Amino acid sequence: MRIDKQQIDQHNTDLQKVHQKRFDFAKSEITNAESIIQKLIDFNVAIPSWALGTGGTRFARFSGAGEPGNLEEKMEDIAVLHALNNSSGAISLHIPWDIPSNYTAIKKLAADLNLKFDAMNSNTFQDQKGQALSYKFGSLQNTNKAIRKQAIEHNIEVIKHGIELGSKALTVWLSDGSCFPGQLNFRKAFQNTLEGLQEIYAALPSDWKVFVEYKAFEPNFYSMTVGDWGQSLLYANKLGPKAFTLVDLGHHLPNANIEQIVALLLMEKKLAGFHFNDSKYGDDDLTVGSIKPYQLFLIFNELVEGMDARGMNHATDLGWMIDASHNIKDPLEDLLQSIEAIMISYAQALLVDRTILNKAQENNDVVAAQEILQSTFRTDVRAIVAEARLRAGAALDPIAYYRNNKIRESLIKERGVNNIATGL
Ligand code: RM4
Ligand code: MN
Ligand code: MN
Repeated sequence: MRIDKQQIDQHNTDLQKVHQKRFDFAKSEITNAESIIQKLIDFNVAIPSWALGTGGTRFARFSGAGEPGNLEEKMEDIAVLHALNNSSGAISLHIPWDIPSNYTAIKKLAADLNLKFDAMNSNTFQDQKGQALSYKFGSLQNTNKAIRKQAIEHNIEVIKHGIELGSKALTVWLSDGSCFPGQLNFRKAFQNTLEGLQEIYAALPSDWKVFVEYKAFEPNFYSMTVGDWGQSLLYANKLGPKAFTLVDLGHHLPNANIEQIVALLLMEKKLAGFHFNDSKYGDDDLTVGSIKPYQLFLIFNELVEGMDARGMNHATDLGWMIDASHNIKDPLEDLLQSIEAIMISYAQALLVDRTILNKAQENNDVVAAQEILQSTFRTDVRAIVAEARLRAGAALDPIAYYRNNKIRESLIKERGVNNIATGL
């Protein structure tokens, strides 16, 4: 399934008049609209290969239809998103779910579809068919050296797949931890994990990074061995300059101040990047910005402030990824919504008048500081984001295009109703 450029042009022509009116108004309210538009055009968020099918919950999986059945089809799905929004030009692979059968062919397909390979993800949270040793009691933390070795070797294998594909980062998310008090010696679990990560780190090519992702709970409910940003930062600091802390928005305890965490990690030059999603209770993996859009804006506000303070390139110096799961929505529509929410928050963060904000902060003018952030958050930048898409040759209204042109129906025709995507 490939998106027809002419059909996009037609879609844009149909919407042009209404869009122009909205854009003119937005532009009249915003002084730096042109520079924001250019930054939006440059910005890309990687799509996880495991989010293209319906994930379901612990209780049921209500399959969507026309799901991608292999890596090639997953890449085609992402290319559909990218053609529609110009902001989804990369795929993040999970091994062993997405082991390419032929690197050359996959790389050629990626080039045809204008996609890059983002961070590679290892998996030591499941036992694979035929796997010699079980991860039931953890992987890198395990008391059994042979199990730790198996997990280290798996991560090194993931790096090798990534090198073949031109990826530059490994994301390690460990489900290691314990379910009951007394089960684990925390210090030994930490040491084992650190030693394992050190061996993995040693296998990284010089231009690679390793992202250490943390999560406060689940699947272990008493302790997690990389449970919060403090623990992740400890590992990253001990590992060295190629190691960073990855923030997944759903991996905190309720009400954590994620924007503050982000600001400090950036300051310490240890922020890897993001797994974007949203949640109300736990690791809900919901559509980005669907529950706490103000929090998302505040996070982007810190990101822009902190990256500018260090002269970083917004588009390329951090890893931007979505990590979501779809229970009831069409995954592609959900991902379009997520990217839109990210672009809106990013655009709003670029709008914040930092000179005035700094002054308000210096003067302890709490009301003025709050007003600046809240009035920016309430500014409607949707037409600015749409204009960025228009200029890049993507669709003014991606979801309308997707529905009107019956993309899911075409995918079902191609792949059938019962195709099930690999992954979660
Ligand atoms: C975890 C974590 C990881 C992802 C897996 C599938 O909760 O978010 O990033 O690889 O889920
Ligand atoms: Mn994640
Ligand atoms: Mn997660």
